[in-house]
Amino acid sequence: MTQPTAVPTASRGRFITFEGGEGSGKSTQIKRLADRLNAARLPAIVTREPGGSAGAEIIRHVVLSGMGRMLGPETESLLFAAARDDHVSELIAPALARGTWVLCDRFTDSTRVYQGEVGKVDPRLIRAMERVTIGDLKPDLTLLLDVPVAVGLKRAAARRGTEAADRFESEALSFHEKLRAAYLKVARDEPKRCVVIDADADPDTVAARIWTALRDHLFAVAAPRESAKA
Ligand code: Z5A
Repeated sequence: MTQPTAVPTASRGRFITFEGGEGSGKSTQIKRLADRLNAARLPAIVTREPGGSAGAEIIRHVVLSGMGRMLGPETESLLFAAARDDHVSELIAPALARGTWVLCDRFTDSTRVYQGEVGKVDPRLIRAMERVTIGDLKPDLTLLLDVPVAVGLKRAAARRGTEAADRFESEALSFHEKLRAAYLKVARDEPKRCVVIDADADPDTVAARIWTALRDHLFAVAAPRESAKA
């Protein structure tokens, strides 16, 4: 595999978040990217939200079981924020500080979209929670994996088989359409940080698109074109 001709020079690791609706392929692609970075001798770890640290995984269980929903959207948002606070301080910030790249499956944009835009939680509360939980720790790059809702839900249902849908999977089609529109709005509002990846393609093609986005946005000097062929 061809390695990038130049990599970021700063010793801090890079922070890349993956966002997108149900079944958009985040987990599949985040693992592939980590493998590729590690093969290029860029140490990278994969983590996820809600979760990623011991305390946050406990909260994950509460929110995905649907128990948080009974408390109302504001309190549910606070649960996501509490999980993020633990995750950032226990795992993300220390890893970045020692030069490890952190690839995170969902982050603050999920709160903005699920709880904010779609759940109608006051944007001032959403921003305040962001300030408290992440401070200046913004992602260097956010990859928004975009697929038509029907495609994502079909993939998720196939993966789930006979298991019951979780708290968010069981929402109506209109909810997922709103999510998609809200994500695309986030990307339009922050074009320097966010790249929309057309994820309605086979996994190899999507991986190549992601690598191109990294090359264009994170590596100081563009890698040769062949390096996109993972
Ligand atoms: N949430 C929130 O409300 N607020 C917040 O602040 C945060 C989260 C942080 C976490 O769910 C839920 O929490 C999430 C938002 C909410 N809601 N939902 N639903 P999760 O962690 O359990 O799951 P997820 O993040 O939603 O992931 P996912 O949609 O279940 O899947 P994915 O990671 O995007 O996709 P995947 O697992 O890689 O792929 C799904 C299936 O499709 C699988 O069988 C693959 O083999 C297949 N696949 C993948 N790529 C392809 C391609 N390219 N072609 C064909 N098939 C593919």
